[in-house]
Amino acid sequence: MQTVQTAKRGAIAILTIDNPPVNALAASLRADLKAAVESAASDAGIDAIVIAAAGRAFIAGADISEFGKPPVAPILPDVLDAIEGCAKPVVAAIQGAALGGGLEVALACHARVAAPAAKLGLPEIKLGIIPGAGGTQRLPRLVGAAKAFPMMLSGEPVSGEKALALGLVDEVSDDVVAAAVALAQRLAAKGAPRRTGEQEDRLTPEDRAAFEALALDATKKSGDMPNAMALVEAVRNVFTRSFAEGLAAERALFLKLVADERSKALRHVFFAEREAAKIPGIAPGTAERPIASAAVIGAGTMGGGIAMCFANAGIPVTLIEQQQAQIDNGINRVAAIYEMSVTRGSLTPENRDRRLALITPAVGLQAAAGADIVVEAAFEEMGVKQEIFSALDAIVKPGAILASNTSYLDIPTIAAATNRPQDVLGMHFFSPANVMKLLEIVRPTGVADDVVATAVSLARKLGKVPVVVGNGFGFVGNRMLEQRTRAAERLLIAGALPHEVDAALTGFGFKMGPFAMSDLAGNDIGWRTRKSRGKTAAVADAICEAGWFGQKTGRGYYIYPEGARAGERDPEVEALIACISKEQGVTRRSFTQAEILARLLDPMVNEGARILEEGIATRPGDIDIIWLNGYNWPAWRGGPMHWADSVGLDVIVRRLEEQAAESSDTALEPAALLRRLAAEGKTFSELKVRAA
Ligand code: 3H9
Repeated sequence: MQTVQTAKRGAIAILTIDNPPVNALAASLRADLKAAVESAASDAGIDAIVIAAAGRAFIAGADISEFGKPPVAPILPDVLDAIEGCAKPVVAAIQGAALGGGLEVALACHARVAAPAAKLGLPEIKLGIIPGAGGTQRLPRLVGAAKAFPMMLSGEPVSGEKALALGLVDEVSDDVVAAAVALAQRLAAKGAPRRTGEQEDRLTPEDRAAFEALALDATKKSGDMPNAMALVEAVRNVFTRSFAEGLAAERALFLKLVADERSKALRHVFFAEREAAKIPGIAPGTAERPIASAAVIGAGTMGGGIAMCFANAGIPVTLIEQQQAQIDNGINRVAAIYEMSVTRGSLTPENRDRRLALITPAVGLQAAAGADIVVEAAFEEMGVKQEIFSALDAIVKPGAILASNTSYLDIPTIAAATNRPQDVLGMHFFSPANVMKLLEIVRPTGVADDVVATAVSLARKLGKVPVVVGNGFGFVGNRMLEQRTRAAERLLIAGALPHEVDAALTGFGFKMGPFAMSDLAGNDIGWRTRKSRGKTAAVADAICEAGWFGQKTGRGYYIYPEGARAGERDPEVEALIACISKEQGVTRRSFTQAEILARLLDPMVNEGARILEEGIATRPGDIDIIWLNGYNWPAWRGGPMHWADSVGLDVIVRRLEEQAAESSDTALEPAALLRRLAAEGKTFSELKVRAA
């Protein structure tokens, strides 16, 4: 099938790109576009060419799934040479997203018309690369390097209107094709087209100075990101090299970055995010229940944060507590958080007022009666939850969705307290709920499909990344986190120290290690949970027994001198750990950072494999998205399952076997799925499940 259709309007050829869903520049489209341009160029009856597109996107860029595979001719730069080198004017008619290679097509044209709301950008940086088809050379020539560089460094698109102001497009019109045809006619009447690559007038000494200042700042902030530095180098070439040399240098940098593990990981994330949006067994377009209002039960830190999510999305929400004093505290906490955003300049006072006005404080569950969805964020105890759900059952209207924000508890047991288990599911927010992107949507057997579909779509409206998971203790994220927490404790007893364990994770790219994190959150939280589950952890328990709850008490795994946020090594804690090792008859030994990392992450991967075996997560990519958005796993590491693939599953199995042999923890035995994949020489990524 042809991906480009040519129509003639007088002496103007209109080439319409049609390669659903988003007109990505796959090999067939590249070939068709080049052929169509060449054919129109050699047609004596044609004076000028318009490149337009069907569908919601103009062109979403290069076909990301082709990266890492052998290139198929014609490569994009060759297509763009044909466009830019065309003796007849070529005008781009941009009706939707022109991103990456899509914008590069438009930049190679001799003029551009965009719809006011079109999105124009070079988001390659987010994929660990830089533009590879002339973007770094042509965009600065059109708008100046000082404006082009930040656009490419952030990867954020601009609207058609903004593009006009920048000089990136020549006109804005609601009817881009008609406007592009008219512009093409005018340009044809003028004679030879003006090529972007030949324009130098924006590249002034002032522009260069402004660019260098931005480049210096970027080097300070992102010096460790190879693509940010490659971008600086590529853009600088517009001042120091010819256009042709600049293009060649950009291409070389692009190819090097595409082959980098970081870019592979970020591409995996791109596709995993989109896969996660597909829910097995639920057809896309399943009718959803309308959500015009919400109620949140419990105005603690979590409940308040959840209420803010609704208010931020413009959905009126009733925040409910048992007593006036509790609800007053809750509302005050919410108001204080909004106030902080106003002080920081990220929220206007008007928006603060609008959001606060959407949150109605109330005492008593009766206030949830009119809500379309109720999210319960009460005390983490089954009895409490059941009591609330049973009461809600008698209060809320038929068809309302009842969601629990529990982190661990069994959703069907909670649902059994109602006469409408088909309306009950889990919506597990992460703390702070108004900030963290992840939302685990827990789908127990028996819940209605439209309830799940509604929860997923609501999550998106709340600005969250929803991942549908099965019901099971700790669901996905916390269940894997528990393995890491246990591994960290084991490492301390075996000979490592808190700062060494933390350094292994920060060195890997996490913002914080497990002990610094625990000190921040409060060590007493885990202690209480362990006690309620009859579990112990020798070091963690001893730290709490000493009253060292973390930052809030000035001491935890580290000591926090007055006012300091970063902890310092605490000789008393280190002596305590050594003492526990001795008590347990362990001869302490030192660990390399690589050993520590493997011991922390391998058990998580193993648990991830079990989670997949049990069907609690649908795809390995879902687990990765959970860790990226809920636990600050560094995006350029692709998530735990992608990381395991990159290490090699046979290596992970061997390391786990070694650990299992020296420990009594049966959780360290490699999961059957992990063993099977390793034996077959396969990766998790080959396990893809197609959603219906
Ligand atoms: C580049 O251009 C490099 C060049 O400089 C150099 C070249 C030499 N490729 O997001 P959606 C699929 S790098 C392949 O849900 P929306 C996507 O997987 C590229 N596939 O839609 C999904 O598939 P499925 C720079 C792609 O309406 C379907 O399309 N460009 C691509 O919410 C729908 O996607 C970018 O980074 C692609 N480029 O959003 C832009 N794009 O249905 C990437 C999408 O099977 N794209 N798919 O799951 C986007 O930002 C959004 O897709 C867009 C539409 C805003 C366009």
